[in-house]
Amino acid sequence: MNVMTSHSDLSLQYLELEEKYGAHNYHPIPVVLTRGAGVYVWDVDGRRYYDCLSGYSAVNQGHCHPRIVGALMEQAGRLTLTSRAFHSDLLGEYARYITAYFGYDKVLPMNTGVEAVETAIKLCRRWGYQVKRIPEGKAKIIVCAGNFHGRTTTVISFSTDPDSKSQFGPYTPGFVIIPYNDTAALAGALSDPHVAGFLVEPIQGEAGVVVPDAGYLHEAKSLCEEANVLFLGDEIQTGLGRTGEMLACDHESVRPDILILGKALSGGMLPVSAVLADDPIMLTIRPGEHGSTYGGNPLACKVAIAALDVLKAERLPENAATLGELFRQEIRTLQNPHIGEVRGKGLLNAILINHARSGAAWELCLSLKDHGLLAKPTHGDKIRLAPPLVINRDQLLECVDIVRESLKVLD
Ligand code: IF1
Repeated sequence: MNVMTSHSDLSLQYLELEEKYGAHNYHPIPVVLTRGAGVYVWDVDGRRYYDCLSGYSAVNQGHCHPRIVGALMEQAGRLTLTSRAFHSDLLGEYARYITAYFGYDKVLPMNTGVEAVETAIKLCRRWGYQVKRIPEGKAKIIVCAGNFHGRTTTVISFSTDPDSKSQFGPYTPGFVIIPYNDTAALAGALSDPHVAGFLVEPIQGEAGVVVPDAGYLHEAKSLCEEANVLFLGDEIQTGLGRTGEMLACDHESVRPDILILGKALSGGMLPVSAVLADDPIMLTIRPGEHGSTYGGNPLACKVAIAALDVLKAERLPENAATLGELFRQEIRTLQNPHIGEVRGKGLLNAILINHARSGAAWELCLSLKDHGLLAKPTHGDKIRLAPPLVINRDQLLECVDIVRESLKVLD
């Protein structure tokens, strides 16, 4: 295990450029990457790392998956963007493919995850007015404390994280915040006849991989049905095999009324997101009432078909289930005093750091980097560990070894 502790001059040059000319809206781990393949990424000095963040679950299929790159390259030289002013020979094929894949009547294609969340909010409100007959302008959507659904001004309007929300007002009204994993609170909020939807992450990613009690999602869906309220499942991070099922909602046989996908929908090639729903909801938006320049572009359609194909062809949800179980078991077996808890589902896991020093999680991530594994703390004392779903048993066990070795920095 090669242990590096300083930056090369080459890396420093890149870091300085970013510092001088780039906005300071992130605080990255100090590593400069130049190549990726499968579970590995390489820095500009040729050092190899396990990528245990996977682009925040956007590269579930592994970096630069050959089949997905092939689809990208084939289409890139043929037709990349028509806009929706005209038809293309790929949108219909993609729409049929993805709606059959997840079992919905229709798909509304967008680009980034937050655009899909915004689209789902607009669809839900439109359904509220036109189908549930909520008085115009009165529709409410229930969300959970600790949520992360993206960073547009409407979406941060219902964030409970000051870093995401403060000093970006005035905020968008029409959202009710309840505690996560609390069906009694949901039942109470659902008694308001102006509620149109409940927007929820099946597992809260940014909050530090918060897994709700077994049965929570199923009970929440039942309560929504009884109250004639739509269940909006944000599977942007938990979907596409990450938690050991194709969708995290599948663990409880919950079918969202509006399904929101992103990230790995393109296998990390380019931003591709999607909103899926049945006709009574989807057809409340008519021509000219919503869209985006790149939404449903032929390049995205081709890449997304390949990315979805790979998930099934390589049985990635199953691999995530098996190796995720092994990972949590191996980490617990370390019985390391600095690890308070390991939690997650499939290959979406986080370890909670127990240490007197507030910067311990960051220190550990720097040590992990020096030992050949990339991960980043989320909200202080939690480290998310989420490798690409193509990881194999030997690679996973090597990652556990690196964690064990790196933890010594906290002794
Ligand atoms: C950042 C983490 C954060 C998401 C869920 C919607 C979106 C995301 C469940 C929006 C995006 C990304 C955004 C990125 C860091 C990462 C993230 F949870 F994945 F770690 F922030 F919470 N719903 N999550 O996780 O999708 O518009 O970004 O495509 O903003 O720092 P997007």
